[in-house]
Amino acid sequence: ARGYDFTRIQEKWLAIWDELKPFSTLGVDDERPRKYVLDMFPYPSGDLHMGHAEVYALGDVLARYWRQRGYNVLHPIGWDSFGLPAENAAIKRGANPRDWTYANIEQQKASMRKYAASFDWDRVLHTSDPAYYKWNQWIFLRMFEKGLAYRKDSWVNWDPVDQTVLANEQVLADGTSERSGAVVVKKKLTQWYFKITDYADRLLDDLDQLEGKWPHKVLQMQRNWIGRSMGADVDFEIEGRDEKVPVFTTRPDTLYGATFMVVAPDSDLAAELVEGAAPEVQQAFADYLTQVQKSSEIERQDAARPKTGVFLGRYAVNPLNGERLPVWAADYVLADYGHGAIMAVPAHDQRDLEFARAFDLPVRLVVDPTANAEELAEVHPQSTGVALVGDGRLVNSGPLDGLPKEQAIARAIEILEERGTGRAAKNFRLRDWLISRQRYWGTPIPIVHGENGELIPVPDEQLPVTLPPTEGLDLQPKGSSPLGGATDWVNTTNPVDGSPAKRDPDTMDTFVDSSWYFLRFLSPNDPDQPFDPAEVAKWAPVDQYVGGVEHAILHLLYARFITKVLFDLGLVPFEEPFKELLNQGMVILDGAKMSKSKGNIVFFSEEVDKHGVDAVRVTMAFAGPPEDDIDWAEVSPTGSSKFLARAWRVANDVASEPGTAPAGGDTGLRRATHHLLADFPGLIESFKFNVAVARIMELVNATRKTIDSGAGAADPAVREAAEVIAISLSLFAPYTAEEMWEMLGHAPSVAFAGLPDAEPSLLVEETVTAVFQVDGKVRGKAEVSPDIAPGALEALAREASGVVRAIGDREIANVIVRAPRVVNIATKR
Ligand code: ANZ
Repeated sequence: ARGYDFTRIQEKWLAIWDELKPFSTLGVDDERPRKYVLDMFPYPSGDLHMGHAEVYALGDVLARYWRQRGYNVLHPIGWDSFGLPAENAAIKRGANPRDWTYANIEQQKASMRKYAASFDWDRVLHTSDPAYYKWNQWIFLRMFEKGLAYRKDSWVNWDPVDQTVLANEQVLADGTSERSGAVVVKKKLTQWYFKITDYADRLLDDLDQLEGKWPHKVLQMQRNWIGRSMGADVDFEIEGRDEKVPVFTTRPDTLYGATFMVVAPDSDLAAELVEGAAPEVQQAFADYLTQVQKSSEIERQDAARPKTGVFLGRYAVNPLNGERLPVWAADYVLADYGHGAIMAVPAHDQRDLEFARAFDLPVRLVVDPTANAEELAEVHPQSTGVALVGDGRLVNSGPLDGLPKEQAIARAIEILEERGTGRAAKNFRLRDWLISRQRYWGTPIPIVHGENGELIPVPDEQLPVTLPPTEGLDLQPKGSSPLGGATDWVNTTNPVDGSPAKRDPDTMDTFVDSSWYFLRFLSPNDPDQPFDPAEVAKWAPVDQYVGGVEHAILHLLYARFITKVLFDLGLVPFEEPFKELLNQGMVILDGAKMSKSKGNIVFFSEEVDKHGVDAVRVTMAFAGPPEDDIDWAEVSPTGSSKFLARAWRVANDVASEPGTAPAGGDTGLRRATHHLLADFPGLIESFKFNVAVARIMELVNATRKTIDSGAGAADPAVREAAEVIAISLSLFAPYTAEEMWEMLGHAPSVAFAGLPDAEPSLLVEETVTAVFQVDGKVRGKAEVSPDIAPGALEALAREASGVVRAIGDREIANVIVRAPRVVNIATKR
C-alpha cells in the first residue's frame, strides 16, 4: 500500500479546492445562521512568516469549526498594503512601491492558498487600491463635515530617520519610534487630526461590554491608554495678567498645600509669561526650552529623572487663601495634558516634592495620615523625601480642616464652584489622533487649499483623489510630503469657484485604512458606497476576531473609534466592531523573538516544504494555549507529521478491508469516539485547541488498538471513529482530513460534513461497586470506574467514614488492594 505522502495530497486537494471554491460566501443567500470570523489582515512585507502561519492556522480552526456546526461562515482576507516599508524598499532598491507591494501580495496569496487557509478568495481587498482608498477619503470627508477631522499646529512626535510624524501610539515606551527605532523628537507642525478625544468616555465605558469576550489584559491596556482622571479645574490669577490660568488637579483637597505653580516650558503660556521678563530670565528660559526639546515625552514622564526648571519671575494667586505662588517652568509638566500648568503640592505629590527639594521651595503638609504629632514628625515629606499620597485628615486648610480626603475633595469643588474660581473636571491621557503623514505610499487627503488658505473638501463625485505616478518624484524623506513635488498633481482648481488651488500633499496614517476594512469585506466590489447596509445587517459586527496582541491598543482603539463615528453617522447599527477577540502569542526561537539582525529566523516555506502544511498547522495548534508564545525549538513538527500518518492509516485500513462487520462493534471504542464528540465543541469554543488535538490523538490510538486487536478495520466502531477523526481533524489538518474522507467513501468536502451529535447512552460512565473491609468486615462501599488505579482506590477506602470509625485509634498492620473491587485493611491487635 502507498504510504502517507503529504506532497501528493497537497497538490491533489489544492487543485480540487481551486475548482470547487468551497469557502466563497459571495452571493450565497441561505438561511443558515451566520458567523463572521476575521483574521487580522497582513502587511505584504515579503513572504508569509511563522507569525502569519500561527494566526492563519488558529483563525482557520475557528472558521472551519463553525462550518462544521452548520453555520454560513464569512472568512475573508485582504492586504493592509499601504505603508512605509514599501516606500523604504522602493528608495533602497529603486523599485516602485506599487510593484514591490503587489509582487509581495501575490507571493503571500500563493502561500496562504497552499497553507489551506479557508478564505473566501472572491472577497479579497487591498487598501492600496483606489477602489478601496476612495472610501477612506469619503469617510474623512464625512468626519471633516462633523468637525471630527481638523488641522492644528502642535508639537508632534517626529521620527528623524523616517522623517515623518508619528502618532503617540507609535512611540514606544523607551521613547523610540515603533517604525524606525530612532529616538523620537518633538517638532512643531500643522497637521491633520481625528478628534478621538470626543469619544474618550464612550471608548472607555463600552469596554465593560467586552469583559469576558476580549482578553482582560487587552481591555486593561485600552483603559490605561484612554486614562480618565476625575478632579477639578482651578482658576489661578497671575499677577499682571488679565486672563486667569486654569490648572487641572485630581487633588483639589490639597489647595492649601500648594506652594508654587509650574507651567510646561513648551506651552504657549510659558512663552507669554516670560515676555517682558528681565533679559536674564528670558535667556535662562530660552536655554532651558532648547534643552527640553531634545527629550521625549516618555523621558519627561520618567519619575526617576532629576528635576530641572527655571523661575519665570511671575506670581500666581491661590484662589482659596490669596497666597502668592512663584511660577516656574519645568519639563515634568507636559504642554498637552490638562492645561499645561499645575498647582504644585510638594507634601502630597512626589514629583512636586522632588522639585521643591531641588529648588528649595516650601513643603506644606495639609493631609495628615497619622494619629498624633509624634508620628507625623517621622513621616513628614520634608525630612523623608517621600510624599504622602494616601488618605488622611485635612489640616492647615481653613474650611476643609478635619475632613477625610475624599470628602475634602468634594467640599473643595463645592467651594470653588460657589466662588466661581473652579469646577469639577475630568481629563484623559488619550490625545487626538494625528493622521497626516509626509510620505508617498498612502491615501491622499481629499482637501484642496484655496488661495487664501481656505480648506475645501474635494466633492464626493471627484473621489478618489488618486496618487500621482512616482516617476520624477523624490521619495527621499525630507520632512515635507513627496507629493508636494508632483507639480501637475498639486496644482488644481478650487472646486467651488474654479480659482487656482493646491492639493493637500499629506497622506493618511495607514491605521485609517485598517480601522474599517472589516466592513468593506461585506461588499468588497461595491462601486457606490463603502459598504452595503443590507450586507452589514447580515454579517456585522465581526463575531470572532483573531490576531496578535501587538494590536491591543492602536488598531483596536482606532477601529472602535471609527465604528462609533460610523454609528453616529447612521451608517452602521452597532457601536463595537469585534464581539470576541482571540490574541495569539508569538512564534519565537530558543526563547527569543525572531529577527533578521539576530539571524534566528525560521522560514515559513522551509517548514512547510519539510513537514507539510498539515504538520505545521497541527504543531501551531498543539503547542499550547493560543495566547502563549510558541518556541519553535521546543515543538515537534516531525511528531505532528507522524500523528497525521497514523490518522491517515486508520482511514486507509478501513478503505482496504471491506469485510463484514460484527454487529454492534467495539463499545469501548464507540465510547471514546462519542466522548470526543461531546467534548469537542466546548474545547474549540474556549480556544483549547491543544487539548482538542490531544483528544484526537487519543482517539487515533484507541482506533489503532481496536484494529490490531482482532476485530480489524471492518468493525463499524472503527469506521465511525475514522469518520469522526476526519471531521474533527479537518479543523487542523485539512489536506489529511479530505484525503481520509475520500478514502472513507465520501464526496468532498469534509469541511461541510458536520459534527455529529454524541449519543448520550455512550457517555454514561460504567461503574463497579468496590467494597472496603476492616479486619474482614465490610465497613464501606463506593461506585468507582472499572479502571481506577489501586492507589486511588486505597485512598478512597481510607477516607470512608465507616472505615475510619472501625479503625479508631488502632495502628494499620497491612492493606491489600484488589482494584477495582476490594480493599482489605488489617489492624494490629
Ligand atoms: C495637585 C496635586 C496634588 C496633584 C497632589 C496630585 C497630587 P493624572 O492622575 O495622571 O490625571 N498634572 C496636571 N496636569 C499636568 C501636566 N500637564 N503635566 C504633568 N502633570 C500634570 O494626574 C493628575 C495630576 O497630575 C494633577 O493633580 C496634577 O498634579 C498633575 F497631592 O494637582 B495634581
